[in-house]
Amino acid sequence: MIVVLTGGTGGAKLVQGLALILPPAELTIVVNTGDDLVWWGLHVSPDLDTITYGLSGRLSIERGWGVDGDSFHCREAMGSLGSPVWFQLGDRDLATHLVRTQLMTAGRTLSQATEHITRGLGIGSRVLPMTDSTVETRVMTPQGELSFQEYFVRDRFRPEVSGVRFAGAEQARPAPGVIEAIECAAAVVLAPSNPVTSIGPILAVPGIREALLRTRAPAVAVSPLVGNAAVSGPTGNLMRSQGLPVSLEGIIRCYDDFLDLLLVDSRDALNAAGNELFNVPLHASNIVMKSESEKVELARQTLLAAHAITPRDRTTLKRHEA
Ligand code: FO1
Repeated sequence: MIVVLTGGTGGAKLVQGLALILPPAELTIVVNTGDDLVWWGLHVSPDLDTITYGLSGRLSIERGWGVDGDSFHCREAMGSLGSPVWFQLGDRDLATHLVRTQLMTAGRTLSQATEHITRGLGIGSRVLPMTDSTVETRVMTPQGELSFQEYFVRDRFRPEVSGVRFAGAEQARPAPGVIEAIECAAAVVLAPSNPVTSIGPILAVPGIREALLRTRAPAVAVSPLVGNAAVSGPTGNLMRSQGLPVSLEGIIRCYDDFLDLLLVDSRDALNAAGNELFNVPLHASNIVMKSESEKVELARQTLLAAHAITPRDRTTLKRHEA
């Protein structure tokens, strides 16, 4: 079983690549839910939906989120009724949020609603939310604290970020199956997602980081950065807000208590060669996925790299500062 931790549109591309080369039942995806929001009274889980649409061939390629070819008639009608429309929900996308909200209003958990939706779309891999509890990524800015979507979509990640917190994480518990999947995995892959707001919330759920420290599976990550810049989105600003250098060193500092290997862009591997700063080995690869064949090739490289390493004895690794 390959277990992937992911969030955001970049991570979803690697998941699609892995899904093209692995038998569906061999893939478990643990997904960030810190981006979730209630929109028009509906529970929207953007990262779960990006993975679900990606695995069922429905994802809009040009947007990287939502349903391919979707219409936005409901959004237009909502706007004419004075409802906010800055978060664009398409008409087919709405069905997912209606079904999820119906199930959760009837007492089902987010995990159960996700299983119902992924089954219904014919997905054979397991798609697990990181938790069934409410964990909200909150972004501190000079204008005050924003939800992730207010920061990322409404304000187009323009505001300066002074901090990020995951409201509710302390009380949250891993969703059913998450810990066992990590403990029994043949390999754990951290997708090329924002380490602060896509992977960070997952590691903030009590028990998940501990499982990564305990598992005998090799743990590899794909860098979301090429050079010292993010492939897309606000990763740089968010890393700086955590006092992290926007560089491979910054990525490694997020995961170096459990990580066995970091896949980096070939250009970065040359620059980093022999840099004793890195207590995690690097593996050079092409990590920018512009086509399906590049997604597959990176997925293949990731699995080869994972199976080629023997996991380090993590008990001797420097403990992650809390
Ligand atoms: N991202 C945007 O930049 N603009 C949007 O209007 C938008 C709507 C949206 C609707 C459903 C959904 O599943 C995702 C959506 N996203 C949108 C992406 C969303 O902001 C995700 O949180 C990001 O992909 C990062 O995780």
